[in-house]
Amino acid sequence: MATRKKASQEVAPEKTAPGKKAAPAKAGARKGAVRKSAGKKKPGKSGATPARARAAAAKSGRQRKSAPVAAAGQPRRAEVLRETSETRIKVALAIDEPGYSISTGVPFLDHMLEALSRHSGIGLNVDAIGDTHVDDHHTVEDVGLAIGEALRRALGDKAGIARFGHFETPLDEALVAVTVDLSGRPYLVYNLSLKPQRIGSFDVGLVEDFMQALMTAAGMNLHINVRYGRNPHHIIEATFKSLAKSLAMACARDSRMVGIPSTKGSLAG
Ligand SMILES: [Mn+2]
Repeated sequence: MATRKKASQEVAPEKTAPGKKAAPAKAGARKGAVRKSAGKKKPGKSGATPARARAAAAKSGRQRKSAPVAAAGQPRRAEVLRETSETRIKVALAIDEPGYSISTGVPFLDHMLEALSRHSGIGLNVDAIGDTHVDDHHTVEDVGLAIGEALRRALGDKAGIARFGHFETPLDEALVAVTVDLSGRPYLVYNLSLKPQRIGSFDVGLVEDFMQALMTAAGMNLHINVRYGRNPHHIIEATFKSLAKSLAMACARDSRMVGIPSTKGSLAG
């Protein structure tokens, strides 16, 4: 699956951030498609300040000397540009700055990513051009990889975060549970058995490819369990909403969580 040759690079993070309600980029107007945030607030500074947290940790001797400097207090943002012969994907992600602008060329994926950003409060700009004339597979998978990589970079060393998240979202007759651990160890449990079918032009099997790519690049343990449901659109949408809420929980800063939330002292994977 992720064996195709990829090229990706980090883009300077301070230039852009997800813009609130920015108009989706038009195909053919790719230059400068990642917008500047207009008057965005800096991420909240609730809870322990990084300096105080670090001082407390140092005092108690719990923080290892080799532990990377906590990212707390710094804007949790990252940008990823991923270019291959199949796709060109630009992602700007800002954990604490809600707002989205999504244009992937795959309408159902746009709908799901909008839900992901809207319900997580994680700012997300995605601008993708892919070989959708072949099919949607490369684009869906590579968008998952780029978002996952942006999330991993934005989280930094994960000091002071909750790390775990779980949520069950209903959508009419469907109920879907998603559980995440931002452990640095990619592992997917995917209990979402939909018979092969399409929603509009979207092949529902691609949801698994997206989740596989996302959790691999983000370095997370991701469990998806459909409790029940009939309508595939409802089931998939409830999955993305549960993922959103779970990620919001896992990324949230917990003022009682001093340093990196691991007895091992690292969540680097
Ligand atoms: Mn919908």
